[in-house]
Amino acid sequence: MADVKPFVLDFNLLTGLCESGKVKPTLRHVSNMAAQFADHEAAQALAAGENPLLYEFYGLDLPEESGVLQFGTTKLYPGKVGDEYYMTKGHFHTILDTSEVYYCLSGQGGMLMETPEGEVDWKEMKPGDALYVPGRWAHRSVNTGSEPLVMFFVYRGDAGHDYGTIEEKGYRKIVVERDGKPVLLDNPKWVTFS
Ligand code: M6P
Ligand code: ZN
Repeated sequence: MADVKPFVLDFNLLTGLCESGKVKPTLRHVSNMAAQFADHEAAQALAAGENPLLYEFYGLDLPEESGVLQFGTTKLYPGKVGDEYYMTKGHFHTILDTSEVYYCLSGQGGMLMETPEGEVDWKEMKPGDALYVPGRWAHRSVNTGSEPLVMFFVYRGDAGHDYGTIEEKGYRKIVVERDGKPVLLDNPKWVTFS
């Protein structure tokens, strides 16, 4: 069993940031996932230019064991690449049948999810909403608002991140702005992009 002592961490309710600096965030910029956006040219141009920060999140240095809970916050900034909202890379869990819980602290957006069999779901999130992502569902956060979307998350410590499937095939759906509102469209690049 993991030899982890009780500990406390601070995550700001509005910004999601660990202000004590006890843990350091991982940053993802457009260049880290340019191929994931449907408008590849817009993504490449952004990546080659100001290369904006899309999101930052905290992962703890805990043992990857089934009895451990991994937790932290993700701060996803507002913006779009072309007409597609800023989003996280998204992943399946390596142990596919492990779930995750998200609690929205601030901002506005949603979670785009799909199973390997092709079932798709989209759940909107606002402050105070808790979302259960069951095992087998890939999950990607999307910021459809004008403020940072901040979510607290918890998942099983040995779940792992499988990014390869999403990197190879993409998501079946994209979330884009139409007349100021988010809509789901088929991803024109699904499966085909490399
Ligand atoms: C969430 C959690 C983390 C994840 C992070 C960033 O906060 O699911 O495990 O690492 O989002 O998302 P991604 O790993 O898809 O870039
Ligand atoms: Zn996850």
